[in-house]
Amino acid sequence: MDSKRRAAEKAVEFIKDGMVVGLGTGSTAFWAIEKIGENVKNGMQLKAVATSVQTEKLARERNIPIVPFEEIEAIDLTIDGADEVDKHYNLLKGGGGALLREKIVAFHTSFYIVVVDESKLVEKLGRFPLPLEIVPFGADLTLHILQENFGKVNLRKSNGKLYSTDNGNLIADVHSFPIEEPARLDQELHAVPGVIETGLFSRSLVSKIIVGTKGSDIRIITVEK
Ligand code: A5P
Repeated sequence: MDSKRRAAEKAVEFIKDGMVVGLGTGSTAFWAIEKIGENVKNGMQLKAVATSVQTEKLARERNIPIVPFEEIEAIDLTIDGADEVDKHYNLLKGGGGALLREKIVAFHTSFYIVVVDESKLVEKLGRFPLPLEIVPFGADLTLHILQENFGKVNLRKSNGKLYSTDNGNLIADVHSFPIEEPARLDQELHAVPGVIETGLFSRSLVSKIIVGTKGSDIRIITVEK
């Protein structure tokens, strides 16, 4: 079984009957959604919140009860992937463009599990370009400021057109390797008008990291607060 799948399925074991569960986005979270779907089919009761339109569709197809975010007060547990995890357990996310909803869901989650294969573990973040969600209004000027201060920036495209997020915004991918101080960079990026959210997720959001390794092993890391 593939290592992403093993990590994701291990994470699903933490879900208890009656929980409100946050569903991540991406190819690793996919396997968690598959397994949750199986559990629901076998009678598990839960409510779920999706971090993207794509995840919501997947979950509905598997009869996982999706509730609008406005209807719940808190999320018990979320399972999501990451593009990079550094040695302090900070994350870089947003390769799939869902970073804004992912961060909102992460922030309101009591127990946040990150599922990755070992290729995502890095010393320092930033080899993977850092995604930022930016508003279309004034985007050229926002990009200019980002480029001057933070490194080469690309506006993400998909099928030859500008990529549009589930929130109707754009994604700017910033090449800023190595990221020495993720928290400081996150703060500096938030200070640029037009930047709504960054793909930097602080370790303070994270409860566990489950790493699927090449053999049949799984590493479970508990992140101390
Ligand atoms: C989606 O926007 C991302 O944050 C994903 O969680 C991240 O890109 C990991 O995706 P994979 O599990 O597909 O590698």
